[in-house]
Amino acid sequence: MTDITTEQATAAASGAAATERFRSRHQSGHTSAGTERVDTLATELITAVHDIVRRHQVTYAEYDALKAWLIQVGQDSEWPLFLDVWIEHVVEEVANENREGSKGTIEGPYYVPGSPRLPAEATLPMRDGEKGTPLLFQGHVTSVDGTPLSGATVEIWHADNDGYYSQFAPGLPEWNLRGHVVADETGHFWINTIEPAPYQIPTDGSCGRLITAAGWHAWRPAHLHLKVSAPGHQLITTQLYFRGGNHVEDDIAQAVKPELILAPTPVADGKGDGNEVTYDFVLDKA
Ligand code: MBD
Ligand code: FE
Repeated sequence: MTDITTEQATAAASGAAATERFRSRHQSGHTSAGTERVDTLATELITAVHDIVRRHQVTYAEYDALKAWLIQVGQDSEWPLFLDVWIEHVVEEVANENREGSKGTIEGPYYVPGSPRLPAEATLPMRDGEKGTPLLFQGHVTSVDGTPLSGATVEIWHADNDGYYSQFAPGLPEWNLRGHVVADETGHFWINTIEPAPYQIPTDGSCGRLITAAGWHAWRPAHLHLKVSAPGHQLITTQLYFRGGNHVEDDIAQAVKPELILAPTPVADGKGDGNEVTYDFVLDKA
């Protein structure tokens, strides 16, 4: 546990923050699909459930348990968590299947727009003595044709060494381990941060109850979240993982891809402690 956090992180509190964040970015009542599309998708979803009920002879007791659980997911404000952990990876796969540049992966529930803008050589906002192995994450951003993208933006957010995200757990400074870094004229960036810890999704809410009831585990491997963009190019939302880390092979959110695994090495003597790693981003044209 952290020494700074006095209040306990709870599923309901992080769920409420994630739900509020989502609502503030996506107007409710806005329809993005026509009647025909909704008819198709809703009918197929409902029919898929009917098939499961028949195939597995689902009982009234099981039906009632499902109903109670669905009600509770809403009461815990855990729909963003549920959807991003178990569904989003396939939406991302479909959305980005034709990209030629860097691989993307899911955004997850803990992105917050408007993080501090930082220069190309940056240190993320962090507490004095922030725990964790220092990490220099550097690279450059190019277009698919190899052109360096001057002034590209690398937005980064990640959990701390206890697996907590600022604005979703109590006691953390508002923008801790969040920032958007503006690359230099040659598209290069150098970001000083710390290596995040693996992330355990809250076990005290409805998603946690499902995980326990099904005998699954609640872990995501340690990861950096990123959104990389440049004028005239498609923004990519991605994550980067750490080779050999726990749960790289069995991410509960199924969001790891081989291209997204970093292998940091100790920084060269004289440059300080910690690890460094280079990762270059290639953006598709808009
Ligand atoms: C996370 O940190 C995350 O990235 C996802 C996808 C789901 C839950 C927590
Ligand atoms: Fe995450």
